[in-house]
Amino acid sequence: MLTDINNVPIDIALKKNGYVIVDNLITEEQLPTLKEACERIINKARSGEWKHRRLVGTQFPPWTEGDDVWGVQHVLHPDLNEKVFMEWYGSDTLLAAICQLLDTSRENLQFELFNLLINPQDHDFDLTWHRDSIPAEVSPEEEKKLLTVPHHGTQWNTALYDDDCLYVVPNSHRRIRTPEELDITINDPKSHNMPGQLRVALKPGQTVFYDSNILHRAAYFSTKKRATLHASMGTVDGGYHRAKTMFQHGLDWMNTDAFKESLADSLKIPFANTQAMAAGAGLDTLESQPIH
Ligand SMILES: O=C(O)CCC(=O)C(=O)O
Ligand SMILES: [Fe+2]
Repeated sequence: MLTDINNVPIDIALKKNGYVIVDNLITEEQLPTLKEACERIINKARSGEWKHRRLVGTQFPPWTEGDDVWGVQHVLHPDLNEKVFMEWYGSDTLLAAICQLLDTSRENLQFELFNLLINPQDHDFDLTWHRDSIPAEVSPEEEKKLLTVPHHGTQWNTALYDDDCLYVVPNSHRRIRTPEELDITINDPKSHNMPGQLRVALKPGQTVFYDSNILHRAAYFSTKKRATLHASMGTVDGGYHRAKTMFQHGLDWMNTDAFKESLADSLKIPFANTQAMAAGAGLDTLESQPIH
């Protein structure tokens, strides 16, 4: 049973607070190897050699305008050829944490997204307060309804360097916005004064798992090194709602022999589950329309 930095079982803490901070999901040997791999892909993304990147000025996919990079997409893509990301995504320690959080077994896991969040080089950049799969403009009735859709998955940030870019509103993951929160998300979405906000400070090697419905934002600073692994995994119960969130990132490159050959043994079933889920959702490619 894995516990968080306060010795609370991670699944209990995540359900209760909407986020949980955990130590040691990266080993001491993995940390430098992951950093080196990140350096190589960051250089490729900044130089434009790697086109799958998040660009300053745009928060949600697709990213088509600009050249200052705040995220590198698809670190598991075989063209990047950085095996350490697959080794870590399929590592026993990480999979055990995910199974505990999702109260499931490895056979039911679903392979999903793995990206990298980095500091831009030229501009500071703020993400707005948001929930990942519920647009700010929805009515309270619609918000209430969407909040009841179960996630069947989890997402996390794992910092390779000190990282205090993420802000969350603890406990906001299961309730509709208060009038003040609603006002901020619509009229002042980059507010630095959200009531109850908490700045999540991660030390190198620490991970925060967070409910994708928690109200959150992030502040990116060009002067402060950031390389934070940003990933998600689900379960076979996810269905179309989860497919939509995932496939808006465009994952058709996973339908290649090169990718399938690169899969860690521990991830072969989770990937087969992803393919079955796409087929079950009636998608003939691993791509879908943006949500926001
Ligand atoms: O930068 C972060 O830590 C959060 C990123 C985020 O909220 C997102 O990609 O939806
Ligand atoms: Fe987000």
